[in-house]
Amino acid sequence: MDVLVINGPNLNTLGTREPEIYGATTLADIEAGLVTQGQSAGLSVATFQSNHEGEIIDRLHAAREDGTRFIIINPGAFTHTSVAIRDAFAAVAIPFAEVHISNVHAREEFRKHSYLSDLAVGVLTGFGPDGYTMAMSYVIERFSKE
Ligand code: CA2
Repeated sequence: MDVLVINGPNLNTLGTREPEIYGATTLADIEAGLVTQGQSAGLSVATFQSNHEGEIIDRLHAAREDGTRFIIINPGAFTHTSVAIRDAFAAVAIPFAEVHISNVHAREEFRKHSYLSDLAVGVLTGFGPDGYTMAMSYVIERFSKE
């Protein structure tokens, strides 16, 4: 698999609650769009969502084995809490983009810190679901140069 898209806790309920913050698009819509976008550029795209920190870590470990070349992740609230997911990214050494639907810097103080951002290639925050599309556009451009 070329690109793995990971979404963390509660993002499975996107489009059903707090539409003023997170919009009306569902995670299934976002995932389907990314698969199509990647495939149109000849890239294979896998998607994964979990509400459980350990499952995300297990999927990162599996990514090292299955040849994943890039990860797009919205870690949800684990962004602000998880040293364990940070350690997993450092261990697998797969380049990744961190995406947030909302602008985490325009919200509560505790959302301003990310355990992942300094390890990421880049961070997209506040562009709504378009942040995922922008990250995939970056990946397509990056791979076209390899
Ligand atoms: O803005 C983002 O994408 C976040 O990663 C979303 C997380 C939040 O903890 C981060 O600070 C920023 C929360 C996801 C909650 O997902 C919901 C889905 C539907 C309705 C309400 C929340």
